[in-house]
Amino acid sequence: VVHITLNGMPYVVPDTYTILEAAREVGIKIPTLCFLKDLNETGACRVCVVEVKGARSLVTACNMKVSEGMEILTHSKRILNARKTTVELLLANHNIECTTCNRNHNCELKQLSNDLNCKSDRFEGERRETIYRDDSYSIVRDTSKCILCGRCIAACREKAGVEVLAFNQRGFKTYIGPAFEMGMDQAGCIHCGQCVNACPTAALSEHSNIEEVIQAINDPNKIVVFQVAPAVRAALGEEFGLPFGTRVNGKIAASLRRIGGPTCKVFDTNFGADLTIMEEAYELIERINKDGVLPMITSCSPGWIRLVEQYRPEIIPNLSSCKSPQQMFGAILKSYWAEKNSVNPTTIYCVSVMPCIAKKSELKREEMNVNGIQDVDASITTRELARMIRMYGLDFVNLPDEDFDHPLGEYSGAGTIFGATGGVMEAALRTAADVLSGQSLDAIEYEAVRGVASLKEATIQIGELSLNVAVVHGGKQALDIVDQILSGEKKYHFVEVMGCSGGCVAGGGQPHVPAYLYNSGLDIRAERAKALYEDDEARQIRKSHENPVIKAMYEEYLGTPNSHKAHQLLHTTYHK
Ligand code: HC0
Ligand code: SF4
Repeated sequence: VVHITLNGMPYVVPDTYTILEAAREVGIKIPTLCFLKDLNETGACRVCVVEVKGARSLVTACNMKVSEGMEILTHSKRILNARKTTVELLLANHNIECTTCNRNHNCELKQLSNDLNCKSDRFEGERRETIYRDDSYSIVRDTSKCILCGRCIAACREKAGVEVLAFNQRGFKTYIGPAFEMGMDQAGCIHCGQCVNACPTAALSEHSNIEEVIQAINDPNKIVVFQVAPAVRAALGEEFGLPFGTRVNGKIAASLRRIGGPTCKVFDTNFGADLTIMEEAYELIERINKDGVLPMITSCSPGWIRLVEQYRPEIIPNLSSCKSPQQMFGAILKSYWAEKNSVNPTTIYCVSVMPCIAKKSELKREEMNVNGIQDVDASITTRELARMIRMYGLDFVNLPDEDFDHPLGEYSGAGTIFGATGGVMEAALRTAADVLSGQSLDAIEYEAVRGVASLKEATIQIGELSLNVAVVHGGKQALDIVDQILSGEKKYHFVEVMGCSGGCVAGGGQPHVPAYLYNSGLDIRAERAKALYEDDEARQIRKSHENPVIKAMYEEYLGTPNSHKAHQLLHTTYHK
């Protein structure tokens, strides 16, 4: 420990602390902007400056360690002035159209400007001349809102595992984006949205599909069908002030029903997840029994698929041929459900609500159709749903809890844990173990694959078979493990990969988490995952193959898992 004084008061704190951490511990919030713990610790923005007695200039609290006898001032007149000037200089070059900005309720720059009593017109003069705007199917970049904090660059490199974004040019012309003025897609973006989650302003955001969804809702010739991804129910409440990890299944169903009107259906991607497990577990068993390519690697995370196709196409033969739950859901909706209900599939407009940005481009893939009818028509993020709930004037917190519609709203506990890292693995093991042992096993909780460790490995004994499995999440970890598989260093039967660290609960489309909470140690991945495991425990049926609607659908329509019909509807291909 060391002895320090902070604003004249004596404290004893661990010597590993930075000034920022020491101040936080004693209840003083030093503002930050560019700082993200363990990710972006450059001290570049200088918003967190403090005075340290004896130091020649102001020091940055985010990356300066405390030392014995240090005397620190965190909010002196000199410091408040310095911070104010720093932020006012940023504002002088910022496109201040806050009224219509999609981040106006949680923009960190706006909050800081307000807290520091800044004026937006103190520095006038030359403004940035070149503005880059880039709108792909998924990610939108607008450099007029960029404050050059570099958080997105770090997220892209450290989380996505690619280097799409960088500082370009120098001095006043500096901008963040792909090199050589390329678009994000040309530069190899995987659409994971980790840069969006890291951005303090609206310089990066998702491509919005709200308007086209509203158009479909108002089209009398369309039947709007919603499907809601597992992880959305673990996070949407945050947008309405509910504590992290609050499970809001019932309020989501109630909201969508009020937005979509009396003719809409509110179904569940979790049903698609149960179906994916049927196909994937049987595909795994078949690969093991028939000397197929191993390890089989999951294919439901579209950011991960884009990573493979662009950066490691050598591993394509290992990918499960299963479409993701989002796509399987759409394909079944427009075939089985449409036939059963005598609905013309071309009149169905399927909207997915996803924690993910990459789902927007996944649904546009050429392969994602059945007989020329696109499986899913539009995808909105958790954040976009929150915006629609506000737009439609719904008092989210006080809505009654309602159920999802029957039959494609039925799901097992296995389906819901898909949203957390390790969940797809655990769900698949629940089914594979029963199928291989020919019994209905009671031990269904596979603790070894749960949690946020960056690599989880386990050997699962099922009868004679020792199944070696691994779970990784986040592009960077995924590339590492792929390289070890390709070199023969690691040997597994089955690997789960999710493109985002933590799995879908921490997807690029989830509610923004304020940086100060992240920096103070909140692990949002664990908080949200807890809600999904609770959802699992609350289900009477916890194995995908015991979902009664899934069982009936195989009997009436698909035959067996991996049947010819199942292949036509539910499987896909990948390409470089
Ligand atoms: Fe996921 Fe999914 S689990 S990718 O994270 O598999 O987005 O939540 O919807 O499709 O189910 C996302 C979440 C899904 C899909 C499912 C899978
Ligand atoms: Fe990088 Fe992902 Fe952002 Fe694309 S979406 S720029 S891959 S962090």
